[in-house]
Amino acid sequence: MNIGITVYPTYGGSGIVGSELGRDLAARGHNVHFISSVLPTRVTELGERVHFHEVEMMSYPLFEHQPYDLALATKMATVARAEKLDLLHVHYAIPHSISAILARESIKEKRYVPVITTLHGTDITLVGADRSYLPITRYALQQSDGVTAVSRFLKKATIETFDFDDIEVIPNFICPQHYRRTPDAPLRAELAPDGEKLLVHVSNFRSVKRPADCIDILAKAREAGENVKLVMVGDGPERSAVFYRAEQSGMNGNTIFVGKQANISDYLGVADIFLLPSELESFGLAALEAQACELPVIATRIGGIPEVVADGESGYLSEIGDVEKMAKDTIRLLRDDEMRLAFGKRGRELAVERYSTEKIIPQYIAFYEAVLNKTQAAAA
Ligand code: GMT
Repeated sequence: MNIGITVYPTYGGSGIVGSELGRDLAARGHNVHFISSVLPTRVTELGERVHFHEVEMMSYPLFEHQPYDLALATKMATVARAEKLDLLHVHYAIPHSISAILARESIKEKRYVPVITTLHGTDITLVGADRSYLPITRYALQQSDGVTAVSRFLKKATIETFDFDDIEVIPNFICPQHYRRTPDAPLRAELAPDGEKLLVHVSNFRSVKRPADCIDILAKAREAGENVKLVMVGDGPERSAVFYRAEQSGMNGNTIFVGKQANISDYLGVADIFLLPSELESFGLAALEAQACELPVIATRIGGIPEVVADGESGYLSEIGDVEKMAKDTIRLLRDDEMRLAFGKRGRELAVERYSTEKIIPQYIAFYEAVLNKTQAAAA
C-alpha cells in the first residue's frame, strides 16, 4: 500500500505512535509518506520506502495566524495524487482529520483517498470536547472513512461526548527489542554513583502530567530513609515549577533533569520504578514503554491507564494527587527487591503479550484493508 501519515511532529505520544507505525509499515514493504510541518522526531531515517513531504506555508501580513490546516490539506491532496496514495492516516483529530477530509474531497473526482483518523486523547477529552471545536470534531469523525481509538476508555469517551460509536480500538504498541532492561549500562553508574535506586518520570511536563507530584513522592521516600534519586526526562511548561518544588523541598540534589531525550529507553532500561501521576491519560504510552523495560509503574487510576497497568501485578494505581499512597507503594517496591523484580517481569510479559508491534501492526493493516474494501464496494 501507499500510505500517507500525518502526525504532530514534535514530542508527544500521538507523534511517536504515528511515526513508529509508519516505520514499521515501511519495514513490512509498504510505502509510507509522512506529511507534516517538520520531520517527525522518531523518523530519523528516510529511505526507499519512507518519504517526507514538508507542509509549506506562505506568510502574509493579513494573517494573524497562519492557516496551517489549509496548507496541510493542500499538501495532502498534492501528495495523494502524485504518489497515488491508497489512504491517508491521520493521528490526532484536530485539525488533521479536517485537513484530510478537505484534501479527499478536493481530488475525489480524480482519485478517492479514504481518510482514517486515530484518536489519541485530548483531541476528544479536552480540545475536541470544548464548544469551540466540538461540532467540527464530530463532523470529522462522521466524515472519516474509518476511526480508531487507542483505548477502550477513549472509545467510550468518544461515544459519550460525540454520540459517535463506529470506532475500532487499536491500542498503542512497543517494539520489545528496542524497549528492554539494560541494568549494566554505564548510564546507571553515572546517574546513581553511590548505588542509589532510581525513580524515573518521562513526560512533556504539561500540567495534566502533574510532574511536581514526582518530587513529593521522592521527598517522602527519602524521608523514610530510602537511598533513592529521581530522573526527570522531558521538558515543557511545568518544568520551572517542578524545579522550584525540588528546591523548596530540598530535593534538588537528588533530582536529575535530563531534558528531552531521543532515546527514552536508555533511561527506562537502567531505572527501578516509573512514576506517572497524571490527571488525564487516554492510554499512557510512557507506562507501556516503562513496563516493557521491566519497570513497575506507580500511576493514577484514570483514563486508559488501568488497561495498561495491572494494579497489584505490574504496578500500583492511586487516585489523582494521592501522593501519600503513591509514596507508600514506591517505598514498598524499593524495599522488596524480589517483589519489584517480579512486578517488572509481569509488566514486560503484559507489554509483549498484548502490545508488541507483532501483535498490533497487523491490526492496523487489517483495518486499512477493511476500509479500502468498504470504500471500493461503495464506489462500485
Ligand atoms: O496529550 C495530548 O494532548 C495528546 C497526545 C500526545 O500527542 O501526546 O497524548 C495522548 O496520546 C498518547 C498516545 O496515544 C497517549 O498515550 C496519551 O495517554 C494521550 N494523552 C492524554 O490523553 C492526556
